[in-house]
Amino acid sequence: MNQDQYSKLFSKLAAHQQEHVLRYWDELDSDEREKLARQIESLDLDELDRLIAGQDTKQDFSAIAAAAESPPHVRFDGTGAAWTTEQAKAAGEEALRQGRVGAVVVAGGQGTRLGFDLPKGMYPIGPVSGRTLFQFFADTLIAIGRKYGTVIPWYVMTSDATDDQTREYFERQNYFGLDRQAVIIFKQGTMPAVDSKTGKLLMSDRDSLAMSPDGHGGTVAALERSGSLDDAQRRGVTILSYIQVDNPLANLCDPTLIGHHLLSKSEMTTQVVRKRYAMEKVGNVVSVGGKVQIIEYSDLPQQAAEATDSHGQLKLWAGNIAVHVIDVAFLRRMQRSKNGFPFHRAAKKVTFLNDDGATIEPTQPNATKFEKFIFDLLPQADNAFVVESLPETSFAPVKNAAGSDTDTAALAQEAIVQLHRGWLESRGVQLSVGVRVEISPLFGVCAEDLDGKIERGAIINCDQFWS
Ligand code: UD2
Repeated sequence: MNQDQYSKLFSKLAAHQQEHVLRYWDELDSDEREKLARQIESLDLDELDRLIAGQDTKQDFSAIAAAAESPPHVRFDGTGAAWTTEQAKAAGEEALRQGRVGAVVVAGGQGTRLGFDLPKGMYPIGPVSGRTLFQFFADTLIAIGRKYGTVIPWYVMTSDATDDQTREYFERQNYFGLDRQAVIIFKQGTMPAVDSKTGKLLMSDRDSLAMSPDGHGGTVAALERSGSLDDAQRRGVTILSYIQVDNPLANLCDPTLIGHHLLSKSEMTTQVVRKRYAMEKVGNVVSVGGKVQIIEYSDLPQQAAEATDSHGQLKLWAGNIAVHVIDVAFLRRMQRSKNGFPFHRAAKKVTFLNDDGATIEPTQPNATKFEKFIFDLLPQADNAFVVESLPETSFAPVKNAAGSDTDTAALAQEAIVQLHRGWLESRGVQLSVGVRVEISPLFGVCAEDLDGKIERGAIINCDQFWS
């Protein structure tokens, strides 16, 4: 790194009053200088200035909530659409057989709330098998691929915090038996954190800015940047089934959900569950001015959340479970359009280096982080469509540490056991009270798959795992 390159970095930063970032330059060795230079070169300081000044298009969530109506949707019992569940399933199965479906899992978030210091996909969630979340999803893709005679490409998004360990884990597991050529692990982008009072870029070390993942909205740019959209196109994949890594009940590559997406001629279809209570920590899927959009729980005024309709039901009833079906062509268009995504702000505690070079661990939020949310694509999607499902068949996220009231691993494991007990009982199997069962997707991804594999009238009186 010569003087000329230093001058370029300095002038880029000084034009935005951020030259303090180079304060320790003289103390850095060449590798450290290279690292800091790469971060500085990745910054869009014009965009950051607009964000700091609040000049970006901020959404008035009170006004949006006041105008919000229930979105166009098909109910969990299949009513509400111009087609039947059977027709949807058939359309989805045809797309799967034609190899038009790919899978995306976002796995960049740190498991901070869970108190698990490995990437969350490595969490052993199998109630009897102890299999990890990544294994759940890999088995599902193998099972569905076999069922429909296709290979489903899997695009796995990581972040700086989860990438190395995720790659090592996939290697160690020999990609769970998946075709390695059909798995692309790619990293999402980052955004710098700034001091919430001064707007100054925070340094996490002498050679590093305080950078954070750019939110799961970063998936779109990262899919393009990693060549995943090109890979999908080469494979003839036109639809992506998108899920979060933290939900073992996610309906990944589910033919019925894919079929609703196709028959509604939607560019982006999202699955919802009826909220359990007004302030539940899920996004609120609504329709405003004929456009489907999601008001995150953290942005929704309590009064709007608690509003009820003439039947006493929550007016904003549709909870976002972050399970989407998205057209590849739509993602490409959004990636190229400049008004793609609004940024969301979060006030966070960010460890930083102060002016004296001391590392400060703040006890109160001191910084603003900026991230994008994938669901902000919805208002720009043609014919965005909403499919209701029951939480017991689609939603049991692993978010909070043991002992929390909601979204713990134990609750998710119980949900898996209850779902699989229901499948077995529907096939005439008798289960003793309290017996924990688990069915690998490789054995079956729905109750119908058990036909002919487990005899009717069988009695199960001890924990069992079918793989
Ligand atoms: C998310 C949704 C919420 C609801 C809930 C259901 C948002 C903002 N909120 O709440 O509406 O659907 O999930 O469980 O989406 N992730 C990344 N990169 C990032 C950030 C997140 O990969 O930069 C992944 C992360 O690994 C996790 C998922 O996205 O699997 C959800 O992220 P979160 O924990 O920030 O969102 P949460 O649970 O507050």
